[in-house]
Amino acid sequence: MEGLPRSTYGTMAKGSVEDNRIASSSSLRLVLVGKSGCGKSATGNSILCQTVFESKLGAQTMTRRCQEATGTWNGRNIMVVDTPSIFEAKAKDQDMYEDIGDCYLLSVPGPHVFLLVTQLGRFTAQDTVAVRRVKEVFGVGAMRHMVVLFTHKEDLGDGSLDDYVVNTDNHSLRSLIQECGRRYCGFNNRATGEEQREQLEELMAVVESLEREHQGAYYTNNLYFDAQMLKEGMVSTTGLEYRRYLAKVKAYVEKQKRILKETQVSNVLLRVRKWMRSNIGLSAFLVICLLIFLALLIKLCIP
Ligand SMILES: Nc1nc2c(ncn2[C@@H]2O[C@H](COP(=O)(O)OP(=O)(O)O)[C@@H](O)[C@H]2O)c(=O)[nH]1
Ligand SMILES: [Mg+2]
Repeated sequence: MEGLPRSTYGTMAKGSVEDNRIASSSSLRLVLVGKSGCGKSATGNSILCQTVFESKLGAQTMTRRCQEATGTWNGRNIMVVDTPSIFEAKAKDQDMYEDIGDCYLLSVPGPHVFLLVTQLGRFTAQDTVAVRRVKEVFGVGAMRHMVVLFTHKEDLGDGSLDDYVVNTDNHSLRSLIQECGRRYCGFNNRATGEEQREQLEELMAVVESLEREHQGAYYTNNLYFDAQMLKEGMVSTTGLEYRRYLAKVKAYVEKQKRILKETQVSNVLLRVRKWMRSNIGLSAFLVICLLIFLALLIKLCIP
């Protein structure tokens, strides 16, 4: 957020790195993820019931760096980490790795929940890319801690979100909801007063049920361990340790990309095998055709 003091890692909208470390044992940590312009910052403000993150309509996102801010809900500390455009297909340069590094540093030892923010009725290919990027940045295990949050809930009018989710013909959205264990909720980020309180209560019910499912455990991975080590050393962003950390961030993301690709290939092979098993006759016929075709090809090529 412009005008706020920049911490060593991104921008802290409130508090300091040290405060955050002390609070981290008891506070609920949420990380906002999703494509630019879907309403991440506005959602962060709704959760904290105050305008801490800059949220505006524009060709480019207003959020330039990772930011964290804290609030309370029913006596419990909530820490929200807002993210810039690190979940887009074009996000590739060094700044992106710094942003990812910041996001880890601000959410150590790991978030309880990833809120995948998407605009109601506008789940596009960019959202699918964002989901893939989340897996690349945090690892595929992050999906077990994900809740889908639809913004622009007011567009439902008198309709219900459950009906919308059940009846959507958007295949990618359906499979995302399934992958997230049917955890979702809706926000009208323009809501105030009672309406704002009610929608927050609905989100917290989903979050608490997720926490029960994981027996209170938050999501973590090897990179969070490195982030915590760095944070405890309170190293500056220009130091050698920090550069080493950024190299680890890059290596982690590259590794997740490889794993995702390999999983994709093995999934395709599995599906082919399954299809062949259930269509043995047709598969045998296709294999014979392929062999005849290859034999003819070889005969034609060898004079
Ligand atoms: N009407 C409406 N507008 C919203 C809602 N959520 C976000 N917006 C608007 O969408 C625009 C982009 O939101 P922003 O939070 O900056 O998106 P970000 O780039 O994902 O952080 C802003 O103009 C917000 O006011 C919502 O629930 N209802
Ligand atoms: Mg934003």
